[in-house]
Amino acid sequence: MKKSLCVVGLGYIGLPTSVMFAIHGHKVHGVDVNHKAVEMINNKQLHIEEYGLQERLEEAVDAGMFEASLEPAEADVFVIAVPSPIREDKTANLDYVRKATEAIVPFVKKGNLVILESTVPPRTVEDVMVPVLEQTGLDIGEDVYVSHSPERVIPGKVFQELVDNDRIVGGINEQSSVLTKELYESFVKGNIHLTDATTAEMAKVIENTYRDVNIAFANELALISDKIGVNSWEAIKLANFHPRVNIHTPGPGVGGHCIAVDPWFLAEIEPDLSKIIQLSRNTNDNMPVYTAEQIQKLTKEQFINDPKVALFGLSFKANIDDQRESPSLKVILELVEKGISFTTYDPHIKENVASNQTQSMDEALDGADILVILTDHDEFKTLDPEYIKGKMKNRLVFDTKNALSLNEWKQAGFVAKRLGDSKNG
Ligand code: SAJ
Repeated sequence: MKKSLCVVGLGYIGLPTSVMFAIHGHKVHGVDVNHKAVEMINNKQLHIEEYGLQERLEEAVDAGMFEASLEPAEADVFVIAVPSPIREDKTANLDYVRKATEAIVPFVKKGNLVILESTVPPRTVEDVMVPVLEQTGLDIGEDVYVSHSPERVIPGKVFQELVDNDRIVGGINEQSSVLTKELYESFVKGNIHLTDATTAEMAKVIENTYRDVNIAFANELALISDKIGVNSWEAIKLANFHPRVNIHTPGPGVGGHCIAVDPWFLAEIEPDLSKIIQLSRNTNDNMPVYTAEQIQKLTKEQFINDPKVALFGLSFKANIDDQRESPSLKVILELVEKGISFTTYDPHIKENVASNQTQSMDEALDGADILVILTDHDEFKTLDPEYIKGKMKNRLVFDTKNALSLNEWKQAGFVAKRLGDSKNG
């Protein structure tokens, strides 16, 4: 049955989710606190980059099925997709979830369903959201249904994964789960698994923590490989041919608003029982420091005094424009601390937001001693070393993401190095 929806939070998850509901026949009222984003969305313009979003936004707005606003409105279903970051001290900041829930309280009526999509520490729905919703004066569970259905989509492939991924739905009671499942069935082709709210919260946090711990293991293997003359990328690839091994890849660190954040939710709840989780977080957080140290070491080995570094890639991963928690920004801070000069360039980030950023690749390379690849954007994989060597002062390249074919660069006269690979040089 077609519903009216009020979606709170029109960011990387809320906006694609809103347009999906809208183009599948539901009337969606989207809400965001960002004036500019609301205005842009209503003008069918994007404030975020996501493959396939532009045409779907146009379709939804043109059909009169989606509008954005600064204020919530009455609806059958409320979906909350707001940030759930951590504070300086690594504790969960649930202010946005709390405020979004408070904002819908005046509009919630008997029979409504409230769904939280944001990733949160286990028990947030029961302990934080339900008490706020009780301010409606309605019986939560009887009159108003509540569930957690965590988003699980990966930036860059959101529309594919919104449809194909399995979905977890955890209601505060069975009726909440059933109603939530029925709603997502309008576009989800994957299986929809029903559970309770707290288990759904735990499952989502586990998924991202698993990935963080696995990446930390890969990064540890990279550090070991750097010491002992091994190419960790090759060794990991070979190990992964084993049917029960699936090691992730090393890199300059773990960014984004999820994997670098969510493991802390478990660490906060049970600090003494989450030793591997905390160690992994710290291992991954140290990778930008290691990357900056390697840049310094490589330039010293080439007897380059006062090096100038061209840093390519500012977003936290390939082919997106999202810089949240990006390791690149931490590498920049390390270089600043070391007094090493640098330029930054990212074809996906159209506004100059990082230190010494330029929109021109040539300008970024002008007079550079070392090119450092920090994000494996497709544009970087096809860089032409013959062209680049004419722009730089010295021919030194350091690839932290295994994006380049080092042989090609060596043939062009570069000293070419890779993070976690002391076999090649
Ligand atoms: N990274 C590595 N090595 C790897 C994989 C990733 O260093 O082998 C780094 C990336 O470069 C990036 C960071 O980790 O800096 C995170 O990237 P990601 O692609 O692993 O994940 P996200 O943050 O874009 O999306 C994750 C996904 N979770 C899982 O795959 C378990 C996604 O499905 C979630 O919806 C999303 O978090 C979220 O919003 O929670």
